[in-house]
Amino acid sequence: MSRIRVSAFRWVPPFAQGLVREFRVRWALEEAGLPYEEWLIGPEDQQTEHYRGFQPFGQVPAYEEDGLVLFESGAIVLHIAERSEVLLPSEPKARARAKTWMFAALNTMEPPIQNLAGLDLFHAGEDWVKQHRPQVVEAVRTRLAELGKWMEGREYLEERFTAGDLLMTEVLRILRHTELLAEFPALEAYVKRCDARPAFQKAMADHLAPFARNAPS
Ligand SMILES: N[C@@H](CCC(=O)N[C@@H](CS)C(=O)NCC(=O)O)C(=O)O
Repeated sequence: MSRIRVSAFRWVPPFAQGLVREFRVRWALEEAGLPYEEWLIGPEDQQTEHYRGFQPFGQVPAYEEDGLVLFESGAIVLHIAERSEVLLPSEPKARARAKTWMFAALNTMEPPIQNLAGLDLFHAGEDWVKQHRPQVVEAVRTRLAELGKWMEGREYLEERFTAGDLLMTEVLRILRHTELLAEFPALEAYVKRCDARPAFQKAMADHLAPFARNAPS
């Protein structure tokens, strides 16, 4: 059995708890049934040459498996999914469709959603944000409406849960500080459906545990 190690923050403020990108990797590993060790880091580690050898941008997550080092949550989830029928169907067309949705989550949905989260979580109340935010909200709403239309009458993006759904619902959860998802009941139900998976619940508990242990006093 390979030895897998995933970097995660020792502690982040409550607004970021549940949203750090290593959570996607934990969830994928749980779905795939692959055991792993967490590698807890802090801001001081992000700048070191050692950590940058694993993650050139100093971010979380970094992933190590028997001498293979990977970074970028999407690439790591894909690497894990390649070995798991739960995450990627072996039938070639279904497999390609699932990968298409993985890219759609990260490349079409996440940029506008992260843009909004960046404004709200890091720059709330600043003058330039007040002017710019309505446009950003509209960009998110447009994508949500399009995805919501696709999800009408569907439980998952394709016939069944795949790594595409894992990444898509992960990205949609970034909007938890807004009411936007509630405007699209099909999407809200879809996120709830995926969050109810035992692998999600286990990964979330493991993601949150270090924050409780290392909360500043
Ligand atoms: N595209 C990267 C983004 C990783 C990322 O943004 N990580 C955040 C935590 S969610 C981080 O480490 N932020 C600290 C920093 O950028 O210094 C991925 O998906 O892995």
